[in-house]
Amino acid sequence: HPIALKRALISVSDKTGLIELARKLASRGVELLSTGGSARAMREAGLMVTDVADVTGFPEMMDGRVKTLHPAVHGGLLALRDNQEHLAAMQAHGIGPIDLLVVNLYPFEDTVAKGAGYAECVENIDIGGPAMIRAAAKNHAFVTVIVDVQDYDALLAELDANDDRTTLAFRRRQAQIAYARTAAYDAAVSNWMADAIGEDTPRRRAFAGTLAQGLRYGENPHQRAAFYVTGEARPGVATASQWQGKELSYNNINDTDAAFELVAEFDPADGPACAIIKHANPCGVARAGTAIDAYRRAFDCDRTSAFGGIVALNHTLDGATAEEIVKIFTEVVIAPDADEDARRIFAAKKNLRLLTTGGLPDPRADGTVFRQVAGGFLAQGRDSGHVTRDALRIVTKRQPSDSELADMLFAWTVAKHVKSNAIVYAKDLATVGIGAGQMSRVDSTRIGRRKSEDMAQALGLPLPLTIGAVVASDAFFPFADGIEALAEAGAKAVIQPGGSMRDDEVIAAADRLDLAMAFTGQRHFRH
Ligand code: 93A
Repeated sequence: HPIALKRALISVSDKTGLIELARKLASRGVELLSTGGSARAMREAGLMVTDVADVTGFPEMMDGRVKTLHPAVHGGLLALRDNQEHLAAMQAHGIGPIDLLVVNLYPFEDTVAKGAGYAECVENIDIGGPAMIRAAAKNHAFVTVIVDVQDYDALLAELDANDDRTTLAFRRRQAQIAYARTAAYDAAVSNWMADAIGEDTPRRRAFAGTLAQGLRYGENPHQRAAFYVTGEARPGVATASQWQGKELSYNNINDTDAAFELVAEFDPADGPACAIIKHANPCGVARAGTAIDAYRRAFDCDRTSAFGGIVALNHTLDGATAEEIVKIFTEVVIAPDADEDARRIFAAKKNLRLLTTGGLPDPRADGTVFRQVAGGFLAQGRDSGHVTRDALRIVTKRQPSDSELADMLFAWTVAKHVKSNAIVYAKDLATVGIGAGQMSRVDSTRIGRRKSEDMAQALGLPLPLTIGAVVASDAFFPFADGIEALAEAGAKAVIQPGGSMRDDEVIAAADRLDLAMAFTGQRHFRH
């Protein structure tokens, strides 16, 4: 089935590589049809081009909304070349076959990303482009469709290898890519609209993204992987600028996201916050008066685990903090911004990746998040839940002090970003022991305590910092044993959702052990 290309329609918004491609096609004797801007660019480069308007007999009209939507175009793309009726229809209506379609769409995703208004985004919804792409892809038995500048070279290589023809295998592959593109495009439009109209239910959402980058491998080297972006205008790893270092890996991207989403919980107006992440869990989080102190205190929670971690700041990275960070091996640092000193210090560390996002994501903003299961996706609203001091219900005889309350809310916010069962010990706005991802809450309690004991030993402290600390639990304590375990660790106050059948027993244990306890009425499972 190799098919020679005689007539090509080129209609591209992104003109990158256009002239080179058009020249090479023209030199192979391919006739070029094109739309307004693309035709102009090719003519200016000295190429012979036929305007689509001359093919359709209609001028491009309505601000370009109608330019290629015409049987002379769609008949040329869709006609089966081995079907007598189709050929007769072409003959009768003066429709010439189009063998190659090169289209890239109005830059809808980029228009949304740059923060354009509603009307401008609507105007950037391409109609004619996807219609042609879908038509050409359907007729891949005869027609070649190219929707990505990155595939121009592949097309030329295909023509080189096949005597100026394309093989069916190549056309099928490009058709498959074409439908991925139109699906992602419409998903981007739908998701933008959902945001624009404040539709936050995860129902009736479209699922798709645009390929941002192929990854060297997935979670493990034997897994293939790629990074897709949804176009959601949320500062983070998907939209960040990378200043240096090799490409992020699959695990880096996942961990960097976890790190940045966590620090974004803390308003930079309240001072810098720092999180160090390993395997999507924090091994230390702290707030402080300066970024360097926030980093140091986060680091001191679990220095062992922090090695090779991901560091996130909710604040501009400065030179002093950068100097401190490079003392150990760190994979990635992400912050809203980094000053010149910080960038200079990092520049000497070739393996360290620095990402800046230009801002913080809004932790209260709705959005839809996905998880895959065999045969499907689970969709849910982003966990934008948060509690304020006023919403807490103190259920024990002992009332927490102001500083305990501040630590409780801090620990609670961190616990939201720790895999369940999550137990977070905190003191003076820094975590001092984190137990993550256990099947038993009591185990998480013990692990957080043991980590704190190990750190006390490493730092030469007389006592572990869990003594006198507060504790957050992402979900309720089903039994009193969890409360007993954390009282044993020396904790003085607890924040947890409440709502267990045995809340009475749990509260009684807290009273007996002289703990203060607050119920949030909301839980933060994270699996
Ligand atoms: O407004 S449209 O949806 N109406 C059309 O009929 C149409 N045909 C092609 N946009 C249309 N296009 C798009 O124009 C292509 O998908 C491409 O992105 C762009 C190229 O326009 P120009 O060649 O004028 O720069």
